Amino acid sequence: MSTSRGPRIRVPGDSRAWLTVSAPLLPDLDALVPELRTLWEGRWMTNQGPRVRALEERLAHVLGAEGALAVTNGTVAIELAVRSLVEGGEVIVPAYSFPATWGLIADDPRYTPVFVDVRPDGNVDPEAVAAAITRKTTAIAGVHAYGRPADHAALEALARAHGVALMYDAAHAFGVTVEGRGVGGWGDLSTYSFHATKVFSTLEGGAVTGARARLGKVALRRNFGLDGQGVQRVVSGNGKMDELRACIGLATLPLVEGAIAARRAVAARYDEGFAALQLAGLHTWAALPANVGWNAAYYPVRIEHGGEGPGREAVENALRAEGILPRRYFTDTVGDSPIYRGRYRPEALPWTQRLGREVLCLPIHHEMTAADADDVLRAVASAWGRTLP
Ligand code: T4K
Repeated sequence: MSTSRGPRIRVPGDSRAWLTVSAPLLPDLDALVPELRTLWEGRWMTNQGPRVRALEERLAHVLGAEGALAVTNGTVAIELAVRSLVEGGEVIVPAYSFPATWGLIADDPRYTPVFVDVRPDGNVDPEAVAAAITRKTTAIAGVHAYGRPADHAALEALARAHGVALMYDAAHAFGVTVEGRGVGGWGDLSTYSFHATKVFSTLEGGAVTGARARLGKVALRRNFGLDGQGVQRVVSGNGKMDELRACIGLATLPLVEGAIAARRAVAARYDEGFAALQLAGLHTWAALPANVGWNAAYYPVRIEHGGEGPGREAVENALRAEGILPRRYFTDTVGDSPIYRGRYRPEALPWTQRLGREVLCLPIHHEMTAADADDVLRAVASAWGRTLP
């Protein structure tokens, strides 16, 4: 890792440049321009063009699935997956996630979201899932929170035993492997986000992955329900990715491995720093088992509320004072949102409530240097009145 500092980013509407929670992984512009020129000359811009097809083939390989369908964004990916797997009923979903995870099932009256709690690491608790299963359950939705794989063995056993669908919101899990293989083949379907803040990006974009047999309906729903013979097979809309973004994706894919290595170096620096500092009331996430290849998508820390330390807000203020912009992923959980009152029992979701109040995600991205990571550690430590050893 370099001793110089990486670039700071100007956030729209803010005159200051910040060390941000993430930064987009972009291909070299000069290398991209000839590809764009060929695209312009060819005039074929969308509707399953050659670049989208090539990207899908590469994605299936990288994500460890039989097939992949590129779509507009990660939220549309979830909507397509849910609608393709089950037509309604109770869907069990962790209450601690980004609103996109449960948006459709909370909004469409054919579905009933059954919010369950997570483990202290933010991943869905299979015991809570087991307790929530009823005769009306049609699906279980897991999330690989912060790129840490959900407990697939336990969730799959439950889904099989009860004959319900299993899907994963893998928005955080691009490049994550278990035993050397991507997790995109887990469950019936998995969904990815290629947003600019993600480990792999097409600026906006996403994918649905899984077995080819499962992807047929998704492909129909992505394309107005049309089957290619001019017959509409399902009622639906449009989730297609275009050639421009596929072009960016194809040029970005070769960079992902290096970007993950750079992210992991930042995570290792934080781990070391926090282990040395031992800040009272600050908790980091435990190391993952050796068979997991983590993508270091996020670096969450938990700062106890009403505990020994200064609390989350004081840490945020200390970071901001140094030009560092962390994020509260996830505060917009069902626990905090008035629109979900009455749709869950807060006392049944203790870790959702707690993590929502206490988690802060620190900057972690491929352009960060050791000096950047130390700036973050120094700013966090200052909230405890401490300096870096
Ligand atoms: N499921 C899960 C579990 C998710 O976390 C998400 C999205 C989804 C599903 C849905 O996937 P998509 O439909 O989005 O594909 C961000 C993202 O907008 C969102 O994609 C993401 N999760 C969520 C966790 O975070 P914000 O509002 O925090 O992003 P924003 O605009 O504040 O960006 C954070 C930082 O990233 C900025 O301070 C600077 C940097 N940045 C951001 C953008 C947009 C850049 O450097 N360049 C950029 O263009 O929501």
